[in-house]
Amino acid sequence: MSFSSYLKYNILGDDIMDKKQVCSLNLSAILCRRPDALARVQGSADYRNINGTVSFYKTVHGTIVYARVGGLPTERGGCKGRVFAFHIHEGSECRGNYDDPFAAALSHYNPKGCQHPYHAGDLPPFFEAGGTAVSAFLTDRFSVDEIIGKTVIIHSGVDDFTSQPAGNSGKKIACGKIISC
Ligand SMILES: [Cu+2]
Ligand SMILES: [Zn+2]
Repeated sequence: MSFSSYLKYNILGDDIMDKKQVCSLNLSAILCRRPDALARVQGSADYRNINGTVSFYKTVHGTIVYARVGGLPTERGGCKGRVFAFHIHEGSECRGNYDDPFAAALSHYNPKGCQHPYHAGDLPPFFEAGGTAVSAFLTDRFSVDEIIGKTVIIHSGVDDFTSQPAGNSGKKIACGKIISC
């Protein structure tokens, strides 16, 4: 990557960006705005403590996604911090059945017929810290308007970014419907 493209895409390094880029991708300024869309995430019956918000912001470079989720299962000690797959699913309801509490969320949002992990709905996983995960990233795989009415899903397992069709991510443990703000 060239130094100029590093400057362009380093959304956190405000002080090394030129003035124009600071205006378009200053993360703290973006997060002070009202989001353009929002999902309130709630855990399934077996994961009632999971609760959080995923916010979506339109920028000239793509969509900034900012997620804060608490009440995640946590493990303490040496090599045990948990990782949870995180996706946008194409379904519009957080309903399901005993075996799959959010079955109505359906599969990964994939309007272009790509393979996992190149689905438009494939996102960086959550790394929990004491049961809380905070994540902010830029993506140009979808616009905010495209994903309104779809769902965000957190899974019990790690996304391996290889297995088809969904990265062997485990059960759906939390869900939220994306609504426009
Ligand atoms: Cu998923
Ligand atoms: Zn996928």
